[in-house]
Amino acid sequence: MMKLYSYFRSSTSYRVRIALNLKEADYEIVPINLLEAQQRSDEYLAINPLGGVPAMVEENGFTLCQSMAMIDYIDHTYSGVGLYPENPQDRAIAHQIACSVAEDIHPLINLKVQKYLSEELGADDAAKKKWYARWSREGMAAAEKMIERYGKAGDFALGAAPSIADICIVPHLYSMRRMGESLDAYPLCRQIERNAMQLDAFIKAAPESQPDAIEGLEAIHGINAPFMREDAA
Ligand SMILES: N[C@@H](CCC(=O)N[C@@H](CS)C(=O)NCC(=O)O)C(=O)O
Repeated sequence: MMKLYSYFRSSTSYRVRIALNLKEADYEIVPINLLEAQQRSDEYLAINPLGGVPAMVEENGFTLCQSMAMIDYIDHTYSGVGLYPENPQDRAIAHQIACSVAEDIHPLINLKVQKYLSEELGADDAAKKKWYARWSREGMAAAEKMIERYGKAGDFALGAAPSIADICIVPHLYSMRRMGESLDAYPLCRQIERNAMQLDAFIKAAPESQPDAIEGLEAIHGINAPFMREDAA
């Protein structure tokens, strides 16, 4: 069976879990504990030289180390729903919205960057929180604006079905909720998140559904997430 090296709270792993679940693919989660630096072990670096999660290893040994490449590959190799809109313009827009998260936010707020800020540049927790907020807010505001501007939003960013845009947005909203960031400025993204969290593919991909989730993990996404009740009220 295909193996996905994953960490329950990692937003890049969360993306690929959603993609695999949307395709109803069989896969085995191999937990990599980022807090124990397992991503930097020699054994894991032999699988993923980037030293991050996820990594995806097929039964025949074919290995991928970047979440966006994995999602593209999964889309081409598994039957079932498409992970990108078919129309070329919609496809490019979905990709572009996804890039706000995957290229403009995530590389700046990644664990190794946060560690560098504190260990090499002496940033304290308040400074790191400010840094996280700065790049998260800017990227998410751009995603919100693009969804609004292109006017394609239905239940999801590009219409009725989830695509690469939603696959990237939902995990980052999880991260922002965990960091205590307000999501008031992103009503379209929040609505997408609500719609996504009605679907099994997203619920099963959520951090609290993972085999390596810590015991008693606060419910942020998934069926017990407080925002699902709050927003409905
Ligand atoms: N661009 C890569 C990033 C992978 C990555 O760095 N993932 C994070 C978790 S979300 C990680 O493993 N960080 C470990 C670290 O920073 O040491 C991707 O999209 O797959």
